[in-house]
Amino acid sequence: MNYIPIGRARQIGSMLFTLHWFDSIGDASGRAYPYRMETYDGEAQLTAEEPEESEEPEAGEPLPLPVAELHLHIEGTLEPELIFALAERNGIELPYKDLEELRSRYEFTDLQSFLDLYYANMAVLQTEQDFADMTRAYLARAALAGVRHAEIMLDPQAHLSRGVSLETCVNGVASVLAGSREEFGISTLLIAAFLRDLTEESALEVLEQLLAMDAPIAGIGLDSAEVGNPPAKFERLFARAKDAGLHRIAHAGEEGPPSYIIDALDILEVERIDHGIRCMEDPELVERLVDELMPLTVCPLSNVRLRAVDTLAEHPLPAMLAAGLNVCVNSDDPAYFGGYVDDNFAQLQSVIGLSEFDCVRMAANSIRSSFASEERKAELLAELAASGH
Ligand code: ES4
Ligand code: ZN
Repeated sequence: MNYIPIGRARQIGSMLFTLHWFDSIGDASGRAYPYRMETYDGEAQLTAEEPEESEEPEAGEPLPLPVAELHLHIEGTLEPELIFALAERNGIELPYKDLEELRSRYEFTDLQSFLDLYYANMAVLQTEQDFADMTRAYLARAALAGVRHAEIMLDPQAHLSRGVSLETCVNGVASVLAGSREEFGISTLLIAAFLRDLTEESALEVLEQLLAMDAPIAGIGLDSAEVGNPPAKFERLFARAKDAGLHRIAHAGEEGPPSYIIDALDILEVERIDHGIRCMEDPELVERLVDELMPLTVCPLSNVRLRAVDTLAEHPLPAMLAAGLNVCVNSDDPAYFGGYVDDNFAQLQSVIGLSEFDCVRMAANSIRSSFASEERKAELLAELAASGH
């Protein structure tokens, strides 16, 4: 089995998320960074303490499983420290006096209570550089989590409605994704996700603009408030995306009923279901999903934090695996839900005793269920086989 020093990994993580966010790139310690902040205006400084874990002696720890992350909202990777740093850089006054007060808001009762904070915090994203910095921070952390391929959702409408242009948000994210393989060893694809609580006309208009600007998107997704906004509302949007040769995914069966999963398959012709956990209420649907090898991008920590399940111990993932469903583990909005994909795996193992065998199986599922090229999938499956897990 391969090992990396635990102290080193933690040290890198802490550098990323605390003191050194906006350090200049010329100093000696800069060389140890997994990435560089390309443009630093020299003003924003963070006050967070370096976590105690970095003081730990270096001990061995297995390398994380190489996985594909297929369910990730880039705006959900905005860590509290970065929210404050970007607010300062952009002269935005936050409605929280400090990190502690912001963190105190991370107690959610349902999807909507999370979405309210998620959209509010996006106010700090103003420039292309902001979107680039957020994306680079995610990739740096994801690399430590074992992510080798990521399909990243962006919510363009959430930025357009704040007066931030499509070019600003798309180019900011895409500029970093373009070099992600070289910089972080992570191949990436961008997915434009549409907000289902807005109209289909709005979504169609934005999709046409994305196509007109030749935005580097691999597919479209459907997210935001699920209940009351069924898949049928977006039939024309998904038909247009199919016509344009784009991949299609949709959140379904997170809070919504199993019928939303069926409609996403039949009406939207999606290739993957995001979440899908409520399929377990409909045995006939489970049978269909198994037969079709339909990928379900499950997000265990998200489901607990948004109270879709009461506790991790009661999460349907083991039953989904036992049913033969094509499930994989994802982080959804890791800055909000208590962890990245490695944290999700770690808690599944420690809290519900998920076996190494099942973890490896889900890592393989994630790679096979991705929209990566067959060549890239083969490369990642070989890496998984050689990983010692
Ligand atoms: C989301 Cl967890 C979740 N569900 C639906 N829409 C979302 N957007 C960001 N995170
Ligand atoms: Zn999601």
